[in-house]
Amino acid sequence: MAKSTNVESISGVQKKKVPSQLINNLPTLYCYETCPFCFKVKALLGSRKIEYSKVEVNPMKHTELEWSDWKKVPVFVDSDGTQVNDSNYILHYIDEKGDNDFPRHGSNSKQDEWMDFSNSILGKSIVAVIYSSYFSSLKALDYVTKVDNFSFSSRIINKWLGAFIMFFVGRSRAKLFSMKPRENLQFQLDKMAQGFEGEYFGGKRPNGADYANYGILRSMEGLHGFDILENHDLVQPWYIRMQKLSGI
Ligand SMILES: N[C@@H](CCC(=O)N[C@@H](CS)C(=O)NCC(=O)O)C(=O)O
Repeated sequence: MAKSTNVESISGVQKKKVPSQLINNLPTLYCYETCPFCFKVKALLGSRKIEYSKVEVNPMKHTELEWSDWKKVPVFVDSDGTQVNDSNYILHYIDEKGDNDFPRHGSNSKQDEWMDFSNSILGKSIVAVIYSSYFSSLKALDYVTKVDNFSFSSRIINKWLGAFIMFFVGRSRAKLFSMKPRENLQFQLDKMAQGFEGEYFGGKRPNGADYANYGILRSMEGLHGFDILENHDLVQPWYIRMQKLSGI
């Protein structure tokens, strides 16, 4: 995937190798448990049966990513120490090195557009729904109280302050769309379903667009607004197919 020169200049494969950041000598994913972009990568690793280690990054302090210039998750470190930043770049990297099953970026405009849709529209649409009230935000942030590598104070701060911050993030995302959050998500799922070419975006087999959008939606499971997906005639069966394939 081509690198752009501005803000995203460190997306993609990095020149400097970082083998010391591998855990148990396995490909290592730096992530937040509930991050939608991280679920994209987990889904692909799962469906390709790639064994990997996971590092849970503290969303307030980012201590676990001190070694990296890129502070967002996911960050993927391959078994030879290659660092790859940014979810869609990571999907392409893993596929190209393995089954080489997706069209490469730039060679299939439909796949590229739907992969972009996962970040620019779907990711923002789910955030607007999940964090639409302080109560639903607290529910979404509850996972941090169960993360072993966080201190007791971090767990409390991450949950209560994190929910407060995410409630405002949710409101700002909601302002990007003219419809109310739930209506908008329904609308975006209807639109997304028009991209299916039969069973998947990729036709008979999933491509990058399937993993990108599945990952985003997978992060909503059990949270406020997931019922919209569960009741969608076309998206729900596709979701179940993706879930079976990826095992997550
Ligand atoms: N374009 C990036 C976006 C990643 C992203 O925004 N991740 C969020 C977590 S869901 C993040 O790390 N935000 C910065 C922060 O939490 O400090 C990707 O697709 O990987």
